[in-house]
Amino acid sequence: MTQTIEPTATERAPATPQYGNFIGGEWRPAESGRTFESRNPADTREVIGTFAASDAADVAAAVRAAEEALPRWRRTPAPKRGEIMYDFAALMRQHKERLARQMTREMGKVLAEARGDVQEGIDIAYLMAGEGRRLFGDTTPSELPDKWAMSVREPIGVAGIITPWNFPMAIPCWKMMPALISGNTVVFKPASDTPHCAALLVELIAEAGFPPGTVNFVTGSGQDVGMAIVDSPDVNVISFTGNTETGREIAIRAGRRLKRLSLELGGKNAIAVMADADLDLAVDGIVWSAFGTTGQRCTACSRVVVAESVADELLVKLLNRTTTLRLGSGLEPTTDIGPLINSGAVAKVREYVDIGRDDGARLVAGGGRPQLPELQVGHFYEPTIFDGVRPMDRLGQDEIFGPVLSVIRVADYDEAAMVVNTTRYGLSSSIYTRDTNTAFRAMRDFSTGIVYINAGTIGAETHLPFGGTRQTGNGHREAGHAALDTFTEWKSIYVDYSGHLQRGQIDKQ
Ligand code: UN1
Repeated sequence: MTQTIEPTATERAPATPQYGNFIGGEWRPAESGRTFESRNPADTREVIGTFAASDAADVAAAVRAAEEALPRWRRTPAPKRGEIMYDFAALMRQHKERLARQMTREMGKVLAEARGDVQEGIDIAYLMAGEGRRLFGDTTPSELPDKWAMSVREPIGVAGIITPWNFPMAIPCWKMMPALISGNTVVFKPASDTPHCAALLVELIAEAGFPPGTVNFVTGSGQDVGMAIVDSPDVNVISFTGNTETGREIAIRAGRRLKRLSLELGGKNAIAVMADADLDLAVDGIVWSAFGTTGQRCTACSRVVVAESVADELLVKLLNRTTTLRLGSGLEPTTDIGPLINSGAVAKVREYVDIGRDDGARLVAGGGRPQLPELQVGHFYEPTIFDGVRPMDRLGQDEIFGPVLSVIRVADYDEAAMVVNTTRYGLSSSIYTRDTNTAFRAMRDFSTGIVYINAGTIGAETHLPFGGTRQTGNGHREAGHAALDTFTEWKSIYVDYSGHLQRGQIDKQ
């Protein structure tokens, strides 16, 4: 007779994953032994996993491993580096659903968007794998006879990659893939809110066959880990996406060492709606851009700049749509809007709602936390709209990074263009108009890194440059072949095969 033994409660409970750092091809705990937890923002009772709370000692070990791996990796032919990257992209495809579900659990975005995030990682991995067979430089005539002139891209060295939680798989791939294809090795520090997403990526990186030490992964706080990477004299290039204040601090520290630095910072993106626009189409774009990812995109629309003559009609349509949006766990197929990332984000949104009220803007939707009992366990906030915001109000100027939309009324196109451009950020902008001439004027006049015509402000594709003007960054671009500029040095090479001295500038005919 067989006896069935019931598992105990501890045996039944799924084990909480525990991850250390990944240094020189091995997983290991922080040298201090300290750990931290990541929790589900839709239900903060759920622990996603525990992770290494690292510090400068762990960063030093990771940098050493990256330095040791560098000579071999930079001499690996770029097409071969690309082949490993193709394998990584294929693994991401194979694991797409699992990665997406884990992303939703850890940072809250709805599943369809999490799939898009993973897809964006896959797209850049394939694009950059292809760069392994391009990495074009110039071959060009010399000004002198019997002389050859060309330029080639070379890796910079060890790349410090510091990434945010809002695109926890796409953005690490945006940064690591161009760094790696160019022959750099990497020290990767993910946001403290999404270490699990990052660890899952690193597992696939290892499985794809990137040699040990090529990608090193260190989790922990921005102060203890991020700044140690920035300050390390042996990290030669830093790529950071995050908030403007941290970016400024990184720029100061990296500047002291004259380090290459690429910054992707804030946005205060506007959608302009002209009097001749298709208003239903505009509402689709506004709702998706303002409330998708709970407004937590650098590219999110936080301002609607609308011609006064259609403002009331647009607002009615906008409110009708906004009130149908359902909040909840992003894993539920019925959910339109997931939670904010953490309690700090909720506090910030609350603060800005108060500021909006105090500044005399008219709250027309949302403005509080939802009442439903099942939403009390997560960081939920209602989609919120203010009307009558003035361009220079704080609601019209500051990046809130939440589901708060400001409606600014203007007289005509010229005023709209001025308002769209009057912020310290310049990432994305959009115009809805049926007039081709107005559309082309906007393409010329809107001073942002990305401009959309008859589409919202989000949804950039990975083969075009991504980044912005003014304080959105420091002039670099991610994605597209422009991303290679961050991670490579140019070397110009001259070969004189004349057999005698030819003096540049002097001996030319
Ligand atoms: C970000 O919010 O930092 O264009 C990135 C978009 C996405 C990328 C957003 N493809 O909205």
